Formats: sequence, C-alpha cells, structure tokens
Amino acid sequence: MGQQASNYQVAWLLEEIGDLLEIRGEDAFKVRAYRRAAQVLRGWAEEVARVAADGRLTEIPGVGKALAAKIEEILATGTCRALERLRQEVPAGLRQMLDIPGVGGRTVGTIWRALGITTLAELEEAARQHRLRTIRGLGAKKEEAILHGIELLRVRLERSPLGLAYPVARELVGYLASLPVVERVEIAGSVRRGRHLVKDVDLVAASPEPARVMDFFVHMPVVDEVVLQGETRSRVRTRFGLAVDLRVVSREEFPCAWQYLTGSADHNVRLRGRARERGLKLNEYGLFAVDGQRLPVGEEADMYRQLDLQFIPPELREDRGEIEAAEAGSLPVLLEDGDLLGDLHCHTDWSDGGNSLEEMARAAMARGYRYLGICDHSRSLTVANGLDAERLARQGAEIEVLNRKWEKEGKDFRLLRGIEVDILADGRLDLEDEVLAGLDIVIASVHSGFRQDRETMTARIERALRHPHVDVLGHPTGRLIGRRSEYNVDIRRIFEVAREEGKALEINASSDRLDLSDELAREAALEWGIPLVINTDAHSAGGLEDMHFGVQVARRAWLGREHVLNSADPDRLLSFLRRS
Ligand code: DGT
Ligand code: CA
Ligand code: ZN
Repeated sequence: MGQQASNYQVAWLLEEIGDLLEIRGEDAFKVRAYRRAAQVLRGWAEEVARVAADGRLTEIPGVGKALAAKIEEILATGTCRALERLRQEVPAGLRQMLDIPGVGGRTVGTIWRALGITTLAELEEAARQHRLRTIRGLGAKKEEAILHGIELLRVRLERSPLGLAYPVARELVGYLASLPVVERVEIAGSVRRGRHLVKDVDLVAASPEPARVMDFFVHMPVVDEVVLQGETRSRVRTRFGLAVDLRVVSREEFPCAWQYLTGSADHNVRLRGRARERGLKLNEYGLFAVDGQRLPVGEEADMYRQLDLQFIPPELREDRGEIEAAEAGSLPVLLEDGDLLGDLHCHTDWSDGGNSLEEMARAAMARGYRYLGICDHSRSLTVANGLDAERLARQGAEIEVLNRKWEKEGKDFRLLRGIEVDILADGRLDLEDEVLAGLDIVIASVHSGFRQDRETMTARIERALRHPHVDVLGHPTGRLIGRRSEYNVDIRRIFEVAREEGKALEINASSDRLDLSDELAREAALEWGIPLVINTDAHSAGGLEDMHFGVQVARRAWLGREHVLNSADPDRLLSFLRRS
C-alpha cells in the first residue's frame, strides 16, 4: 500500500477548496486546478510529506508554486488559511448539495446567492414551491432535474451503486492502512462480493489497539457524521451520504471476522450449520472445537478447508449452489482482471468522449492491453456528436496511421476500427452496410425510443442482431443503475437470436450500467452458450478502470475466461469478428 495518509488528507482538503471555490462562483480554471491536483495526489505512490520535505512538490503534475505552499501549510497544520476562510464564508450544507446527481457547484452557488438557501431541506422546499425556476439561468427544467436528483440522493442513502461505494472503500482502506497500529485492513460486505447496489461499506481491520484505530477512523476528514462509536465497531457517514462500518479485531480473529463480515448472511448461515454438523463452532471470532479450543485459521481458505470445502471466492458467496460445488470440488476457475487483453468499446473526442484516440490508446497500453476497440456513437445520436460515414472514414485513417506507427516501434498493440451504431426505432441501423462492412467491430445499441412496447422493442433488437455486420449487442437491457430501469424487452428471445446468429452480448462494465447483470450474464453464457464481451464503454481514459466492475459481474455469474471473447489474443478475436 504505497499511498499514505497524508496524500489522502491533502487530496480531500484540496478537493474541498475546489468545491467551495466553485460554489462561491470562482473561475472554472482555478476550480479545476484544485480538483486535478487532488486527483493526482490520490494516485501518487510517494508520500507527499516526503516529497515536500525534499522540496520537490512542484514536480508533481498540476502542482504549481501557489498550490505547493498550500500543501505545505496543510502538512504542517492540518489545514490552511484559504480553506478556513472559505469554510467561514460558505455554509457546510451547500457542499453536501454537490452530492445531488446532476447538480454542480455553480448551480448550488447561484441558488444560494439568489434565495439564501443553505440546506437540502430548504432546497427541496423551494423546488416544490417552484421558486427555483424564477432564478435567472435556471428555469423549470433544471428545477425538475434538481427535484429528481434529490429523490435519487434519498434512494442512495438507502442503497448506493457499487460504482460510488467501491472507490470510497478503496480510499478509506488506503487511509486506514497508513496508521502504524493497523496490521491489516480489508473491504468486506456486499462491496467485496461485488453486488451492484450496496447498503453500506463494511471494513475490517486487525490491530492490537482498536481504540486508536477507532479514534483515527471517526476523525477522518471525509466523515460528515459519526453515527456510532464503539470500542471495536463504529459507523460513520461520508461522501454521498454513504455509511461506512469499521470492525477492529485481533490478528488471530481477523480471517474469520473478515469471512463473517463478507457474508452473505445466507452463505454464513449454511457454513455455521456445516460447522455444527462437524462438532465445531463457527462465529465472527473464529472456528472452535467443542471444548472451546480455537482451531488454527491463518487465512479464510483455512476455514473453508476445515469445513471440507474448496476456497469460495467472495463473489460466489450468495448461497446459490457454491457450497455444494465447493464440497464436490467443482467450483469454476473464475475470470480475473488480468485475463482481459483488451476493451472493445470506448469513446473518444470524435463523439462524446473526453480524450483523443492516442490518449485512449496510451491508457489501454498502460493497462497491459493488446487491443482497444474504438466505438464512437453514430450520426443519429446528434447530442453525442455521432459520426457519419465521412467522419468515420477520417477517424479510420487516423487509426491506421497510429497502428502503423506502433507496429514500426514493435509495440504489441492495435486500435480496432469500430462503431457503436444506433439501432433505429424500427431495427434498422444508423449507417449503410458498406460503411459497416469496412470496420473491425460493430456494436449495435439502443439509445432512443426506450418506451416502445415489448413486442416492438424485441423485434427491433432482433432485427439489428440479425444484421450480418453486427458483432455485439451493446448494453442489452439499457438499465442505468438507480436511474432508469431495463427497457421492456423479451430478453430470452434476444438470447435465442444471439445463439442462432452466433453473435456476442456485452457486459457493459460502466459502473452505472453493469448490463448484462450477473444473473443474465450467467444465463446467457452458461445456459445458452452465448459468447460475452466485457467492455467499459469508457468516455475518458480513466473510464477504462471500470473494467474491474465488469469482471466482478462475470465472476458473480460463475464465468471464466473461456466465456469472454476479449480474453482472447488479437488474432483469435479478429477471426471471431470476421466470421460474423
Ligand atoms: P448490504 O445490505 O449491501 O450492506 O449487504 P451486506 O452483505 O454487506 O450486509 P451487512 O452490511 O448488513 O452485513 C455485512 C455482513 O455481516 C453480512 O454480509 C454477513 C454478516 N452479517 C450481518 N448480519 C448477519 C446475521 O444476522 N447473520 C449472519 N450469519 N451474518 C450476518
Ligand atoms: Ca454492507
Ligand atoms: Zn451506448
């Protein structure tokens, strides 16, 4: 764990400065500078205190002289005067409004200055009374969006998308691990199991001094509220209203505590019963013989072994047959992050992406990929600046140039020329056959007419999937987690057609989609034998990191690398794509 507490602390405070400046209506450039520096520090391997001591702060990308001075002040005093002034000026409730989906600091600041609103409750009331739409530059549409956003935030207080919870969990683990008395700290609960919606984040730590760990935990700069503080268990609320539980145990207790807190509860109940059948006792503190003697459990796997089971990966622990399979020794070898050799669906600044072809390619190479499919939007998606035949051809030419350059340099990497072609309302595709024929990969997706009835939608997708040039159906059900449900489609019929036509279905790994879901991916691959691809649908270089979520979907679906096309080397992949 290279990252250190000071890096996170500094990053969090810089981010807060950025937020408060934005609410105050400062120049966007300045706001972005703070956020960017925070982002860089989060991922910085070297401890920032060390960098500062050596006088090398300005060597960190995005850190100039002025920022370096603030970082030094934060390292010395735990805060800085600029931040303290902003905190005095901008009420704390305003920053929490930034958690409302679709609401930025500018809007929050405008509302604050116009109506003096400083809390979420006041904001909601004002929106209901249609007072927001009277503000210059806001209007009725924005008012509705804010109300909808508040509703979403409320839902999130109950259940958060994994895409929000996981990065927070990772960051807190990094932060806690930096405390010397913490011997080990891990993510547990539904986040570790990779469920797409989670009630809270569960963390478990091993330490001989739980009180000190708890004290450190409840005083983290990102804590909005301490819900409960106990000697070995505490609960706080942090960004996005997300609740985080921390349990601290001894080193000896750690493996069983981690296993217990990972769950699921159903899986645990089965294990406890199994222990009982063997005359043992299993609980969150350990595995014990009848006489109370503790059995040696150095790792989770030891506990499973003591119960005559194969080690069961966390994603499978839902009591969906994994215990029977582990008993029979027939658990599948699950897909791993490192198995993927490329991503087949990403966007660039040719349509609605934030990065250039080359920037996306560099990010893919940095992940060790051997190929990256460039599938920008097609022309009918005008809001996303979709490509027509002519721009697509120009993009293709640019890709060729890059590929040739890399080939000369001896790099084992290539971009695939592709498109995410819109499936029009009647199932025709948005580009001509000749255009599609010249590409390496064609992903067809629905981006409009979501309210069609079941029969129309099913026939529409079926027609697209039967098109000879289509290789993959993108985000097959169209759900947006916590925002939009699946469109009304007979997904089994789609499975049938995909099998008949030898087409692949996508597990869209974008954290707000995860579509296919784990249940549907399992059915498609294991019951129908349909090949799957896992794609991030990244709209920026950082978006490629969502691949981890897609891999977890596949693992929860009991799938291995043999079920996923983009675990194949480029030649095998291309031969599949040419066949269809
Ligand atoms: P969620 O609802 O998304 O937070 O899902 P989990 O699984 O993270 O549930 P949570 O946070 O209530 O509890 C974390 C783990 O603690 C859970 O997966 C298994 C364990 N656990 C909690 N309550 C019970 C229980 O009543 N019986 C057993 N056997 N285990 C429990
Ligand atoms: Ca949980
Ligand atoms: Zn799409």
